[in-house]
Amino acid sequence: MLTLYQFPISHFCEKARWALDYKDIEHQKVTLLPGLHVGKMKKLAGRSSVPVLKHGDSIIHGSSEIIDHLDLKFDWNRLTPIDEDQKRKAREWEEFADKNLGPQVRLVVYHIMLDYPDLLIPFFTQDGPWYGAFLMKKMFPKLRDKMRNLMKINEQTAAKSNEQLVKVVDDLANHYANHEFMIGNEFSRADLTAAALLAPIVMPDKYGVAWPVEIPQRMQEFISQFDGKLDWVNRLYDSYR
Ligand SMILES: N[C@@H](CCC(=O)N[C@@H](CS)C(=O)NCC(=O)O)C(=O)O
Repeated sequence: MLTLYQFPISHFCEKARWALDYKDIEHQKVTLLPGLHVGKMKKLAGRSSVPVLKHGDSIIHGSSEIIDHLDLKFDWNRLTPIDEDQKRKAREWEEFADKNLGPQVRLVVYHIMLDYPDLLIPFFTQDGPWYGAFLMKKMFPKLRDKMRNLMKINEQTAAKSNEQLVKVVDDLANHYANHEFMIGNEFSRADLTAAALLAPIVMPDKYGVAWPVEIPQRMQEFISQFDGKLDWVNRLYDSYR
């Protein structure tokens, strides 16, 4: 049996969830409570971050490594191109996006949403332990300060991340306006990564969290910068998720 350790809201975890579902691999999920996950993950994987996949005795840490592992062990619905040149390009893009897209989306979204605990706490506690909501309400102020500290979330870093995002999203919009896929003629981990890491801005249903019905004004303003530039994310979710 495979077990995915995860946070529902995490877009890096969404990469792993999507890969498991796309390859139709039977698995179970262990949903952790942010903050309380640290001890458990360090004991299991030696580091605190998720996603982590346990497959038999193997512990696979990180979304890209999980996709590598799944393609190696389950040779169907491949996400890694077979052609060497395309494989290299897909991996290069994924590495770029994991560094220059995922953290930036997370930083700006948290910069805004940490000011709205009533909206954020349900994301943190969904599918987790029964006592999660109660505990999270109590520990939220400390967790918020810790998150701002650890991820260096502030007005300046949010402005810088936003600037970087606008540029990457423009490049992606131009690319997908003329191409069905990021690389070659097939859906690959490159498309999955691009769409999953931008999904918190697009909020597709298949991401698996209950998106808020009313979105704060600041969040709406952030999202509206990308109007008409992320339709391809919905297309990829509709066709491949
Ligand atoms: N590059 C890693 C990034 C993973 C990551 O940043 N995970 C975040 C959630 S989005 C996390 O677990 N943060 C809490 C921690 O590091 O303890 C991957 O692709 O898996």
